[in-house]
Amino acid sequence: MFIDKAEIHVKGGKGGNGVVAWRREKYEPSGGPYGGDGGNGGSIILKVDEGIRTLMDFRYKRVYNGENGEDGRTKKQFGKSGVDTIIKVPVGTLVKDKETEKVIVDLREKDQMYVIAKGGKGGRGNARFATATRQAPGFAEAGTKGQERDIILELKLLADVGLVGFPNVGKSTILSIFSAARPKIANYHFTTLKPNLGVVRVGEEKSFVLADIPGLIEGASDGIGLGHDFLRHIERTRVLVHVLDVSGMEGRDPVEDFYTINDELVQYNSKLGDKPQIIAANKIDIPGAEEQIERVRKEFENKGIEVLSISAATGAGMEKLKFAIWELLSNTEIDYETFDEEYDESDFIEEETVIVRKENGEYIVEGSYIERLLESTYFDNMDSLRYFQEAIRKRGIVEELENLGIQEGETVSICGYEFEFFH
Ligand SMILES: Nc1nc2c(ncn2[C@@H]2O[C@H](COP(=O)(O)OP(=O)(O)OP(=O)(O)O)[C@@H](O)[C@H]2O)c(=O)[nH]1
Ligand SMILES: [Mg+2]
Repeated sequence: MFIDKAEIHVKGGKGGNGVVAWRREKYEPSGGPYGGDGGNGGSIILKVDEGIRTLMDFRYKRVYNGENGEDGRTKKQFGKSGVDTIIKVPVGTLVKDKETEKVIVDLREKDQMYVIAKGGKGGRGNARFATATRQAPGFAEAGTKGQERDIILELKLLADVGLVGFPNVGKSTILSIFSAARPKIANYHFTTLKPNLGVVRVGEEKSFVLADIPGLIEGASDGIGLGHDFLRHIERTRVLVHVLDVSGMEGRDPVEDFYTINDELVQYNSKLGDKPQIIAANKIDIPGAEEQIERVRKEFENKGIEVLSISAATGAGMEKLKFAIWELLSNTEIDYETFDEEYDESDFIEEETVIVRKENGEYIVEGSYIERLLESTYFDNMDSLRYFQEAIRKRGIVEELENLGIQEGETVSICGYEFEFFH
């Protein structure tokens, strides 16, 4: 079965807690803060692995929990960080946020990695909070929770060339001749039920990937037939080979066929209609095909679309077609993009907040900006501390506190930690 969509739940490991501990040594009876930091939680990382072809594995395993960080220990020892969890996905996996359905990342390169759920941060032990004026901090930081989200994985096959056309025109036969792929071939409609890929060798270090998708019919872009589900697999091709049956055996007109299919492509996504095409007029071994070919040529050649007559059955014209495809590919810029998708930019626009207020005579500063600032400050380091003070001043927090009437030496609570106010 060809699984090309999966939903999974990912959660980064929790950061270990920082601890409160005191030094107890013979010659230092008073002790000092000695609690170590907790380890960071392990992240969940998606990684492209070329050995994986489908999203099949995700039918059985849907929940991924990262490894937690260990709590800190005494003697300022760090807790161990959780090991990252790597989830392997096939090339061409589009990752979306389940709630918004927006694209988080498009994993399309070999070995590409993406941190999909960050592990929590380990909390700082009390040893970190000692300062000249606070020699015995009786507090430590708790580890933060790991990021948690539901995501959708969608596999969009990556191929250079897509074969499109009505059912039974010979698409799978062409793939089987050009490559080692062995798709099912039979004389009825919708023989092909899932996309097939094959590598076509043109010469030394010259090859391309050819995709054969199920036959398209009128209404495919609205979900009629099988084409709809698979149209997205040709979104990522660079050029299309439009296969027409010129034998007239099915009682259709090949010229009309071309326009019908192209309309479906455009309706599905206008950019599909912009892809360069070659027409492969197939089944010329059948008597009567000659006249049809002439009509097809007349119709399309002055529109700049190359028409090649072939017989996938006898092999006539096939080499020429292969080189024509290569030629077209070589002249087509790689225009790889996941169009038709909305990207999730929330990571970049997340607003940082600061709230300064006075409650029951207490001065309070909180908000995501200040939390982050606090998390990255090491209070046992003068430079770090100075940076912290400077940042607070620049952000106008000192001024706001003064407006609220704060006096030298009074206490400010910053995200739960107590500080003395000095200007
Ligand atoms: N006479 C003749 N028959 C051909 C030629 N190419 C393909 N066929 C036959 O046409 C029938 C359909 O071929 P397929 O390759 O399965 O066609 P398809 O386009 O993949 O069909 P779907 O998967 O149903 O969309 C098979 O019986 C093939 O043997 C050709 O050049 N000449
Ligand atoms: Mg087929």
